[in-house]
Amino acid sequence: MPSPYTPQPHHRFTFGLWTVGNIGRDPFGEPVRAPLSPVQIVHLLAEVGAYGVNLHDNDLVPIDATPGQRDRIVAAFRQALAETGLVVPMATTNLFSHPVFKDGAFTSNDPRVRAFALQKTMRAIDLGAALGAQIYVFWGGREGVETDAAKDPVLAIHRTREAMNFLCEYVLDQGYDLRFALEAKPNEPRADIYNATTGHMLAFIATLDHPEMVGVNPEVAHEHMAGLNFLHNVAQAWEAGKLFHIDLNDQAFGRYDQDFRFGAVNLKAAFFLVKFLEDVGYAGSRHFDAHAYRSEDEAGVKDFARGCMRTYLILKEKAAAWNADPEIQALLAEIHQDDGSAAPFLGAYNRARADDLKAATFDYQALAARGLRYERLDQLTIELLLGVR
Ligand SMILES: [Mn+2]
Repeated sequence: MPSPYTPQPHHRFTFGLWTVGNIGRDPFGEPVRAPLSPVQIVHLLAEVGAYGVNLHDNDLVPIDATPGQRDRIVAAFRQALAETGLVVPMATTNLFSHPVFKDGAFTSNDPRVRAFALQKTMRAIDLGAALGAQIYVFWGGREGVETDAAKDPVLAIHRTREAMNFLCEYVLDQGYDLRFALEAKPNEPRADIYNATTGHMLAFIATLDHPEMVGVNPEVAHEHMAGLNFLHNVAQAWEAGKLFHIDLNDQAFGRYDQDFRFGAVNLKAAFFLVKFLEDVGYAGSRHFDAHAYRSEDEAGVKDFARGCMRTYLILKEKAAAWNADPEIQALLAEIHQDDGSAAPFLGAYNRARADDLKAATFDYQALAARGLRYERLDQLTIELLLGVR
């Protein structure tokens, strides 16, 4: 009987090639770890117990590879997948590293760059589909500005919509079983990035020609950078049927993009996130878009990857304990008590109900005087998380 904290394929834990492959370069310092080949990364992920590996096109195939080189690289990668049993549930396009994308890809002011971005994305979609990916992520890291003198923000929306509509039609035309997931971030590497939060993305998706093909990929760190409650973003996406994928990591509010190990900073927020995903039955990948501290060597990278999954599974167990805790459940029952007296007034509008409600009398002073016991509920949650319940 394996430990409940041992990752299993049904947990759907995935990592990007770029995550455990991160070499620890930052704006102030050179790499601290030797690069690992995609084949080495697949074997590392298999060793730590991951289910799948996701990739940008250029994580696997360099942007300047010849067709022959590409075929050899992809064949070796497929061989590693076959040897380890890892799958590729998600793929995406690198539209941010090469200097050609310094002013964005789909929102570039240069139409030749916009066309090149579409070409690069179609080729990357072909690669992802060939590897079995069913989710295709779009993170527009360079789709923004340093100065609003440079771009018209309405035109940026139009250009992004045109690109997404084009690519949806491409997927349909090819007959791929592939859905898109849009990932928001408020800033970094641009000073400001368009469609800055998951909420912006949800509003944008509704304007597309094929909104049913397009959902979101919320990332903990990105919403925390925007100062938002990540769970609320995820819940809104879920309720809208748009939670196609999720990027788990951690991040202190108000900081640069830290991409820490899942649960490393905001443990309570991580708990309520895991509890939500498990309670609603989210069936997609639990993808870790994060990397090891720059202090780490390859052993530390494995510690990082194992830690992401282990923390998720511990919090999953805590969520089950929370749901089964008699005192917590009694408090919830008290909080949600309903004497039925308001039932005639609530629900869908009709004239009679509105008239009755306008004529009704409420003892609002008594309602206001009721203590809600959220302090006790939260303390029980803390004690459960701290292991003393
Ligand atoms: Mn991400």
